[in-house]
Amino acid sequence: MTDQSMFDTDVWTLTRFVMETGRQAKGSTGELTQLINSLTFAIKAISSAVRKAGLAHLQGIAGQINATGDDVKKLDVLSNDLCINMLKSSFGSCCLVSEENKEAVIIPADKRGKYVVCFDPLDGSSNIDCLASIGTIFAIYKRTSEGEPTEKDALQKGNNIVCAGYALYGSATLVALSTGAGVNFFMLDPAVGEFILTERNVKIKKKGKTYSLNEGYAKYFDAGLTEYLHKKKFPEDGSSPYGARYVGSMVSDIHRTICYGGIFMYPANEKSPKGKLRLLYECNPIAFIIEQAGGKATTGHERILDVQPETIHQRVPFIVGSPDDVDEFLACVKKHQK
Ligand code: AMP
Ligand code: P6P
Repeated sequence: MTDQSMFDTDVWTLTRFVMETGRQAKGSTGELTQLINSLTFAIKAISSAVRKAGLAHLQGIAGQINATGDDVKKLDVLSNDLCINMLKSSFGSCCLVSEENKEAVIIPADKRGKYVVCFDPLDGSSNIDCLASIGTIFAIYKRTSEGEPTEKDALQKGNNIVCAGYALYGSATLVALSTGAGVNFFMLDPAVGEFILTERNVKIKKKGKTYSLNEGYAKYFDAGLTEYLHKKKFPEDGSSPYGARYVGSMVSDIHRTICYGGIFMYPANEKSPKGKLRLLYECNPIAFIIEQAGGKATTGHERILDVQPETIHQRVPFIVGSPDDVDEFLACVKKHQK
């Protein structure tokens, strides 16, 4: 046991925390609690595999291509299978949308529950071989239709999210989770194999000092974004220029933005008019967490959680972070609006 949990004989584990909040939810049957705890196991197993990847030769291209044309790495395949199997066996889900599956996974009738889960089992997988941090992202919705579930059950606005979160496989493994009453951080204690509550009701700074995006695409940025970035680098109000930080693994960039403040952007550009990040299992869950932490999340033209999804792998421009930083960006967009 690590120092902290060795002396705490009344440890708040993620499992206990979710059981507690489940009890407090009037009339709840425990189905959501069971679903979250099943997903938590998948995350623990992914964390173990990520940490062993180099030794177990799980790295390297698996020779497959995923739904969106990316090279699939073995860890991607393993992570996806873990999430699907744990969600399927939780008896809490009816329809799963994964970045790794072209079609939605419809749960067999005898194992079906009332929740739809959209997830990216291993985001940032292009960073696996260089050991940069990667993550798992998920959003859970209540099914709204009757009868046989279809992928249409996943086409819900982010406003309908019941629970969302991310796992970060970094220098430690962390889960950030919200069920709509704020964001809590849990750190994996490998000595006991449990996520331990480390920070309650996390809030993002009103304004930060860093901006985060891939400036390699600057040639394709529109006038509003170009002006915003210029203001960050050459401030005219006597303030210091912003720092630039970009890991290229969204969960890492988002977690730093929540911890230190600032703005993360994967905007639309001439080459990718809808940006790169997917609405259902990257942008919506992160937007939910960011707003629960007091931040903002926009496409540049509308709130991310207000976007009505049309297809399960659709992309949207994604600008999130400290509210004052996002507002400053939106002011530059507005100024150049035709
Ligand atoms: P259930 O009957 O377990 O599917 O829960 C019904 C509703 O109660 C869920 O859709 C949530 O809105 C709420 N709820 C259930 N369990 C939890 C939990 N562990 N934490 C927060 N809210 C919960
Ligand atoms: P680019 C990783 O592949 C990912 O999906 C996100 O985690 C990350 O923010 C983005 O793509 C990086 O994309 O175009 O900057 O390499």
